Amino acid sequence: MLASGPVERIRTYCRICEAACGLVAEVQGGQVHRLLPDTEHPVSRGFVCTKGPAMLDVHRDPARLDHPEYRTGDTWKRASWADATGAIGARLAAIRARHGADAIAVYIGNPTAFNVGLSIYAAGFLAALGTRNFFNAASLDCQNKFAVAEHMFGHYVVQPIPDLDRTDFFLCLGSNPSVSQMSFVAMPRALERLKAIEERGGRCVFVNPRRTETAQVVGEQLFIRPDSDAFLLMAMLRVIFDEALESAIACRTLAHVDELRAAARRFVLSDVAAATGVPIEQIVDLARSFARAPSATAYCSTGVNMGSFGSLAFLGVQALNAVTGNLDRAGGALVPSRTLRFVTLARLLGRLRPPRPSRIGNFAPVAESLPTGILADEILTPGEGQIRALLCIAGNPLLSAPGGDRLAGALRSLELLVSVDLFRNETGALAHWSLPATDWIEREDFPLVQTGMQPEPYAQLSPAVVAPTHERRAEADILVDLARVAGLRMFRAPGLTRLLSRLPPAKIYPWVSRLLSLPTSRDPVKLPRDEPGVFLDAVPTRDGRVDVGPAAVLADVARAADRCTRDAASPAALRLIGRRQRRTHNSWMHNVPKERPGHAECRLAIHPDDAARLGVADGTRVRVQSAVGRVEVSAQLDTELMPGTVSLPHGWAQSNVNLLAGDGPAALEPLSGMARFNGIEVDVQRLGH
Ligand SMILES: Nc1nc2c(c(=O)[nH]1)N[C@H]1C(S)=C(S)[C@@H](COP(=O)(O)OP(=O)(O)OC[C@H]3O[C@@H](n4cnc5c(=O)[nH]c(N)nc54)[C@H](O)[C@@H]3O)O[C@H]1N2
Ligand SMILES: Nc1nc2c(c(=O)[nH]1)N[C@H]1C(S)=C(S)[C@@H](COP(=O)(O)OP(=O)(O)OC[C@H]3O[C@@H](n4cnc5c(=O)[nH]c(N)nc54)[C@H](O)[C@@H]3O)O[C@H]1N2
Ligand code: SF4
Ligand SMILES: [Mo]
Repeated sequence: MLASGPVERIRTYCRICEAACGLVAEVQGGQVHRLLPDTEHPVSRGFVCTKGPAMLDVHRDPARLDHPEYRTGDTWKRASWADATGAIGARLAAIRARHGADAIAVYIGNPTAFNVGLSIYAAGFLAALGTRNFFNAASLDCQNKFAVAEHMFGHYVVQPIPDLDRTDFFLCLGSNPSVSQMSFVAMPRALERLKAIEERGGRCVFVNPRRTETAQVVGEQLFIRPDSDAFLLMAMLRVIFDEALESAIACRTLAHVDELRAAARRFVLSDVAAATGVPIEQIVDLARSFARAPSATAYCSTGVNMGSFGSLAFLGVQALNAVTGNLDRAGGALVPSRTLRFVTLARLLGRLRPPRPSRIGNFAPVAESLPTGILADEILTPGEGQIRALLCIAGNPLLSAPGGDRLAGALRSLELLVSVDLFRNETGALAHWSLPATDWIEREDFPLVQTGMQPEPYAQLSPAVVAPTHERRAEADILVDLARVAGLRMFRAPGLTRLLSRLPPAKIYPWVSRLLSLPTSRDPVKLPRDEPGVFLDAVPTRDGRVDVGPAAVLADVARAADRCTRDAASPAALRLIGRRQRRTHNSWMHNVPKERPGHAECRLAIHPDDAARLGVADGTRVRVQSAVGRVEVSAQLDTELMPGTVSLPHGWAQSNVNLLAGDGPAALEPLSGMARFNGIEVDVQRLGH
């Protein structure tokens, strides 16, 4: 049926990634017709990637969940919301009464970060449950950053951002900004900003085992062997200290500089060169250039986070910024002043649940959550505190977490698995209940998480563009109902209950915005840029100083130095890394029809030299085998890869790369519990003839 009536243009913004690009929705007769870039947006100025406007396809996708459904065998049956919440709530109450609070676990996925209602109400629901078993995508993405920031800067939310619009030297490890728009820095038009650095005479250096789509058009490429960034960063620090290139003034304000110097000196340059594949002269030159640049900023992203030494590497990145005087300096690494107010909010929500270590592996929670890499063990290991029910919201751990097959078995053994999602994803297919969530076109919101990450900050309160389709519901409402039926008190703390219970995000907004001093405007408003000189006087550590040598992080130096020496001596095995694809988002946008330009495929990228050695051509089916699993996939020759490296994107059901990644406590990064997806040693063999 054709909609009629006037076309209304509603300003909104994209909630798929940090960039929060402005969009305009054209609405007629209660239906969205078009989703267009907002050319008048003060920050994105008409920029969007392909995924933003493609959200309209997700909004209208016939495969969307529109009603609550439950599974009997392989068949799904429709239920009313009252029956669904009634049955699930009663089951949760029974499991909790019989087995205790820890028997119920919650996993929330990446889209939560861009969904204020879900973020805040998930915290309230977890407090009500009283479970320690809270897992999320951070331990598959960036938990090393949170763990280090806790020790180095006093709180996990303190994440310095590269001041790209003013810097003279951008050192970028393990990111592909032109495809991903980066992470932990919320800004559209990443590529344009990088090009501008060069245009004003500065340098961009990309440290990566692959010359990415970004490095193909801007900056300098520095090839590094996968999973060796921590060694390079420590070696750079060593050169800086040995040649007295550090800023004496900056170092006087920092804690534990001597400990950092001693740690760096455990890395022998010739070993680092052999282990990383970066020649000594280049390591020395990079360290000198970074330290001597008028301003410089080091940054790392998932390529580094997902290695064996993510925490040490991130400490290396931020220590480089700090000891060269680039922390809290224009063109360096900035901590937006709003971040400090964000610490207050996070501490408030953090008080809702006392931190308790995991039953398996004794991991301390980082940023409130436990490592998803132990989820299968927590479900499969009998004893007190064993997980028997899992609520999975906006996530797909079956494809995003390590050890896919074990996790599948574990999920199947649960007494209750509930998935709240836009689609029945691979995890949801194993659930007892599928609950349909609203998408962000149907939901009001504001970019909260981005508040402390925007180099060019702006505020915008987006209304729901249209009412929810069919019976889709916002997660906050679902959680409030489930808690009520299960006899649980949302937010537990009475003061917070009064403040928060049943407030839709629009009503939370004035409260949160007062705390963060943000305006409440439906049109995007640009806020003043953050200036340096605030953070170093207000570091939320106990002694008010940035700690560049925290004992908890440096505890991993011996293991790293050993590995560096061993790698330097051993012949290189093939190492597997990941990569993101322009059109898809993790596991949830693979539905783009094949005939569309840029339709993505999951193929194993391999350098022609390695391919020739293995008798593999473009399109050859190969088996990729790691110590823990195998996948079969077609090969794709890629001259941009460093020889000795193969690359497979994640999030694909047919060839789930995470079958190759190990789970369980021993497979995870010790401090943060981060999963290890990069630098996995693999064997590649052609299949058939
Ligand atoms: N090997 C390897 N593994 C990786 C990575 C890698 O690079 N390599 N990357 C890791 C990273 S960085 C991340 S963030 C994780 C992601 O891990 P997850 O968050 O577990 O997985 P996603 O694939 O992002 O799944 C998100 C799900 O949320 C649904 N969804 C989208 N919007 C909404 C919403 O508004 N509400 C609800 N209820 N559901 C919604 C989507 O349909 C999708 O099913 O994967 C990690 N896994
Ligand atoms: N189009 C698109 N955009 C996305 C996403 C998506 O799925 N698709 N996902 C979003 C999410 S959840 C996140 S967290 C961000 C992540 O944003 P990024 O961190 O920029 O993610 P990638 O584009 O995967 O880039 C990681 C890079 O690390 C490199 N790499 C792999 N191993 C190593 C290593 O050992 N050392 C070094 N130095 N480099 C290594 C890879 O070659 C790759 O170029 O992107 C977000 N944006
Ligand atoms: S860059 Fe991120 S926020 Fe911008 S349109 Fe793409 S997915 Fe959306
Ligand atoms: Mo992520």
